[in-house]
Amino acid sequence: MCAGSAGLGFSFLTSVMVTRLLGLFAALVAADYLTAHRGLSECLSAGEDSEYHQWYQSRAKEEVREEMKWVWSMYREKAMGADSILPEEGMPYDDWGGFSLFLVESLDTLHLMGFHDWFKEAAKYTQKRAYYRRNVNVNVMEMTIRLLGGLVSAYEREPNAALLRRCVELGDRLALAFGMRGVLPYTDLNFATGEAQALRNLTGLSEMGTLSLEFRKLSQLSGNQTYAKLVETVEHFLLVKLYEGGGLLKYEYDPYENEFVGRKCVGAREDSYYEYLYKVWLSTGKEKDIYHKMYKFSKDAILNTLLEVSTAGDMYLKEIQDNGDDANILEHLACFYPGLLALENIIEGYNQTQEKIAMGLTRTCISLYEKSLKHLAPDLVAFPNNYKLLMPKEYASYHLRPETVESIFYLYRLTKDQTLMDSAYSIFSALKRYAKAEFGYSALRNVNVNSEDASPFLNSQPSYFPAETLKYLFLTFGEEELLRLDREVITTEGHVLRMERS
Ligand code: DMJ
Repeated sequence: MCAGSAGLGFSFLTSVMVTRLLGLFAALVAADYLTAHRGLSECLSAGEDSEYHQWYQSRAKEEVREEMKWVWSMYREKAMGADSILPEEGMPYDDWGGFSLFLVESLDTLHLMGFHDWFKEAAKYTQKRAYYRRNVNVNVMEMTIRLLGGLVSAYEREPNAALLRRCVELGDRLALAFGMRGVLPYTDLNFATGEAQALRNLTGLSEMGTLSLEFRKLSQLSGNQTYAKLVETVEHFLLVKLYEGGGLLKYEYDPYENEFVGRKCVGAREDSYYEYLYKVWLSTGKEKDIYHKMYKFSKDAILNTLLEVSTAGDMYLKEIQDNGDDANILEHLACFYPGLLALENIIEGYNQTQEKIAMGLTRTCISLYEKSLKHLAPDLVAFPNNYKLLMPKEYASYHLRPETVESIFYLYRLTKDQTLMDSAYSIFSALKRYAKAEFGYSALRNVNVNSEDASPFLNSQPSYFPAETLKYLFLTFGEEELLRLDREVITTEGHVLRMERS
């Protein structure tokens, strides 16, 4: 039961708060933290006292910061400079070509959270060796959003000439990938030889359309317009295709047939293209009107074609198969989309219908967490015959993904709905409880087996965990001044970049 009311005096409120906080503390250490948290949520949504919310948020923010501190300390001690740390063994692991991926992806999160000495040390580390002439094949989009995005955002936080040289060196290698059909980027590139190819002779829409923010930023920082021109040509090509395709494209491009093939969705291999349409417009000072128009065009197509409400009442974004049939599934990856709708509302003003859709979609994504045994989301769920949410066994793994907390972050900024804050805290608590291995956080084999499972971990801590998942949690609980959405734009990989005319 929630005691107190908005009209009560400060001292009474304070004593209620203290009593409640002590109760909360006891509840949190008790086994069923989630149930305890529900009680807290009821009190919070009664809107009794903003002091309580503030305290609650700043404590949660500090807890997330502590987890980043632990994650970074483990990596720094056991695997400094490697692409990853194996979270079960504490061993370094170069699974991305040996480009210090985890280090680069952590840079702006370290800075944002106030770990400035670690930021400086890590930024210096990126200058140690010439990473980019290694004889390895890399995925061009992943290297762009993770490595180039991480480096340019770090440079904006603390500019120095050596770091900029590193950004340019990387940009020059990545630029070698352009040339498929004269203008498009190949998906894969060998950094040493410069040989580029499209694996399976197909390229994902997001692999072509998610290079823009990073390449444009590199041009802005270096003064060399080459990088921006490369992506602009690709953007123009895609805008025409998008127009011809009615605002929603199939997810893979066949350069030989010059056509898009496969399913339509906002999940894997499509997702971030639609996101970058909006964010390019935003980050370039809202002047490129065509990007804005085409983002809206694509949004209408996505909502008209993919938006679904199951008969049990769950709102989600389904997929359309190549043959035109519905696939009533929801990928966790697609959970970023309501956040994008919320961002649009933040930037452009109140749109009640859009807010309702964003909230409905986010609630379903949150329910993926709530309904699993470990309170962490499987990678994909199904709604057979568009009825009840089902969690197929073969997709029950959890990969420390950020998309749901990303949407919670934007939606909370938009609505200040405290239940979103509760959901973020529940997800964070479940992460600590189930996904924390000895030397780092780990992806999980199956979210629907209990904690006595002998080998719950997949022994992998993806670099987007510090770049996105922890960052979005921190920002959700943090003050708005930490990141101004009217001045900064967050890339698809969670890296924070300044808008051009901010
Ligand atoms: C991240 O690497 C990026 O968010 C990307 O755009 C797609 N999703 C993964 C994490 O799930």
